[in-house]
Amino acid sequence: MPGEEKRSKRTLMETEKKDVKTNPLYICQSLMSGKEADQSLRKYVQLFFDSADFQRKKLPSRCATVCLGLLCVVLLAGNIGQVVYYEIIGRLASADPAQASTSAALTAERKELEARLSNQTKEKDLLQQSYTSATAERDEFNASLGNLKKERDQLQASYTALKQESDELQTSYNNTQKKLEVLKTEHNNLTASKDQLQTIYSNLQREKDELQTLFVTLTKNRDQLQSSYSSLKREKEQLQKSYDTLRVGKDLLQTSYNSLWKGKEQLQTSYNNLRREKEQLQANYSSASLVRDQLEKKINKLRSTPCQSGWKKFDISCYWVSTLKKNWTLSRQDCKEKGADLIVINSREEQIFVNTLLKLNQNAWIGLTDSLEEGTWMWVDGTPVTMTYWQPNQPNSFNGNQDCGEFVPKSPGLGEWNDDGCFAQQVWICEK
Ligand SMILES: [Ca+2]
Ligand SMILES: [Ca+2]
Ligand SMILES: [Ca+2]
Repeated sequence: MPGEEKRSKRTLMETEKKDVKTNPLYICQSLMSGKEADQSLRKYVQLFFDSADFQRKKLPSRCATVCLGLLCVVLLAGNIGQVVYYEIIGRLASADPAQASTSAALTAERKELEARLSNQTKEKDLLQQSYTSATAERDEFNASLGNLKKERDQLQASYTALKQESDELQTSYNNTQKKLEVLKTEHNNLTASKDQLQTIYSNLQREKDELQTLFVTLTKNRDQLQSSYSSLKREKEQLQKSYDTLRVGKDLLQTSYNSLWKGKEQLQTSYNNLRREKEQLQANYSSASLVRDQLEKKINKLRSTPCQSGWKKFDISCYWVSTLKKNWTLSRQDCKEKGADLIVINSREEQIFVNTLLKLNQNAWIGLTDSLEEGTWMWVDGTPVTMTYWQPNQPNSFNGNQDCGEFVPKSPGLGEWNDDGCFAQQVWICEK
């Protein structure tokens, strides 16, 4: 029997070892084995699993309580059966004396049974007390169990959170591992680059020495250039002043140019107008040339045509000098009756010719008058007077009554003009 107990204990321990690997206590302890594990949390976990052990231990006491209850019921039923049995036997003994000895034996046996019943009743009371105390203990254990269940739930939630954090840390660890590998690769690359850079650095060091030499040379050149720069700066300032002066001049020229441009445009407009006028004049000139040619033909014909008897020829006209004397109006009337009019002097040559027609002091009426507007002298054919041969201080419109022109012959000379009263009686000259 001791061998069987050892085997059963070993079996139980193995079962516990198996359970402990899937047990939350085992998982939490493994999670909390790090340096940063919280000691209080470790205690809570231990307490939780102690309560679980208690649950396992409490199960047999519950079975004992139930067995005691059943035993009390069985004993109570046995007592009731004995009372009923001895009552029936008593009645049977009084009815039959032959059976009195038997009844005495049964009575003794009943007393013995009653003594046993008394003992059983005492045991039952003891068991009843044990049951009451066990019930109280059970209630306390139930209360403790409720608290432990709550703590277990909290620990379960903590465990879930810790598990999640562990997963996240695992993911971070994997990522960090990958980054570490990348960094290692980069480190190798950088090492190779560093070797190359070392070589380049050596080359650069040599170049630097060469450049140092060059720098000394360039420094000398720079000093020379500095002096050149100073002189160029002075020249630049002078040029700047010249530039400013030129700029002012340029602005003035621009203004002049603008005004000249406007003038040019105006001149262009005037030129265009003049061009159109010139073309118009050209056309007029062409038509006038035709007229002139026709008139020249007529003039030549007139020049070759002789005057009638008593008339004198000059150029294209015929002239007649009266022997009588009349006033200006009648003189003109006489000329018109002859198909002519008072003479109109058109040129210096005609002035000279008229001077030859008259004797000295023989003043003669000519076709000149300002009777229409005082001071405005007109020829009788309506043409204005352009070239004049007035005597000195003439015309004077003496007494405000001299509106007709007379020819005063001179020798030598061209002859002169005077204004006289139109009523005066004197010779006249007709022209046709
Ligand atoms: Ca004339
Ligand atoms: Ca007059
Ligand atoms: Ca006069």
